[in-house]
Amino acid sequence: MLKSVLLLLVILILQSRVAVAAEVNNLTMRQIGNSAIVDYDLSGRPGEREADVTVWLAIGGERYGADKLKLAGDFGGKVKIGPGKRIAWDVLSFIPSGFEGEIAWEIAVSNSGFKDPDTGMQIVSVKGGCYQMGDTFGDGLKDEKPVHEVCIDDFAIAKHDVTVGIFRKFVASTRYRTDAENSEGCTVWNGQKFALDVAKNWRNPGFDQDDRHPVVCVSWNDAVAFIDWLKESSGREYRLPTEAEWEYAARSGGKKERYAGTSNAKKLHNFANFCDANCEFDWKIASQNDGYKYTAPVGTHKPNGLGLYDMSGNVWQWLQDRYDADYYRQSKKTNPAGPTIGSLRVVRGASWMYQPVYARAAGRGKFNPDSADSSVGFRAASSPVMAKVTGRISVMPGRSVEMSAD
Ligand SMILES: [Ca+2]
Repeated sequence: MLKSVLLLLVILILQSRVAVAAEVNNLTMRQIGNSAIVDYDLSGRPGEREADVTVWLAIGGERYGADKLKLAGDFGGKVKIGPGKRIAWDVLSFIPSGFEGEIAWEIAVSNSGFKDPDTGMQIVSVKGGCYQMGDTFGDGLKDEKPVHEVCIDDFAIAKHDVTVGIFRKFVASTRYRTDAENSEGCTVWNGQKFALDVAKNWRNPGFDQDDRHPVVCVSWNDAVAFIDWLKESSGREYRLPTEAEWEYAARSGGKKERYAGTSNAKKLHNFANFCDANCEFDWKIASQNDGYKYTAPVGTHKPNGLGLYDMSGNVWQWLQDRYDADYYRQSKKTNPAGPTIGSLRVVRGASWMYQPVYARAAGRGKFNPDSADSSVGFRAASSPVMAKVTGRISVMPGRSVEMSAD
């Protein structure tokens, strides 16, 4: 009976996602003596031999990594692809007598990912780490200084910006009206200057877009409303990326990389859509041709080292953080999430109408959260958790362990 319940649970968990690389299947938990055991199968793409598996255990609401618990078995770097993987946890080494509460095992696979079932968005898992954030090349602006070390946990981020087609699904399902449609429109170039145009919004940003293009003329509020819908419809933990996560991801995993995918400014047109020879503004870089005057369909240009597209160029991406030019002087080292006060929100990556200097991985931009601009879109971030099982555990006086799976 318990087995069939567990199997059903695992099926429910797994049918909601389709892995795009190594995948955790058939995750179950049980008790052997005083140990809590999880079993799973690790399947991979053709040719994939091993994967980097991260495991967390949430005990009574607190989440612990393998470094905090006495875990043994198949986790960490280089777990061989195949069935019959097992992780064991010596319960009494951590849990005091008298404890009774919920536990949840969560397993993630680095550099893997999943496809959101409702939108088809591909989400890439990113292995966290420490890196030098800010103006590492010494060619940046004042708000990118000082360079400082930042460490971030594993996370996941969308391979592409949210497209017009996906945003259309959200609007069709919720009848949502964007800030631009509810107020004075979207900021566009009117031939002489940048100005609000009441007739411009995500359906009509002032240039042709089809469903494959990144949505623009969406405010930070609109991006958050979209994310809320995505969370609701998928049951997954979606959110906007933090600024520290975004820069780490743009730098192909915290490397010293000037733009997302390359440090060579002369090759940037292969990786990014910026104000190139096709662009109508005086500041265009006439010596390069990226093929697009306005937005390009997402994924047109080359991806960076994590397989992420359009991190530099195409459209600015709204992030979770509030903007403060001096934030790097006081940023905390681990998982910084931006200042707690300030009305502006950070955007990153620059767009089709900006020069490459703004498209650098370290470059920072900012807008008011209710403003819509024909240069600004967003992408989603998520938790890297691929499979999860939950249950209850109690340690009776006399140190006897009792466990049950939900
Ligand atoms: Ca261009």
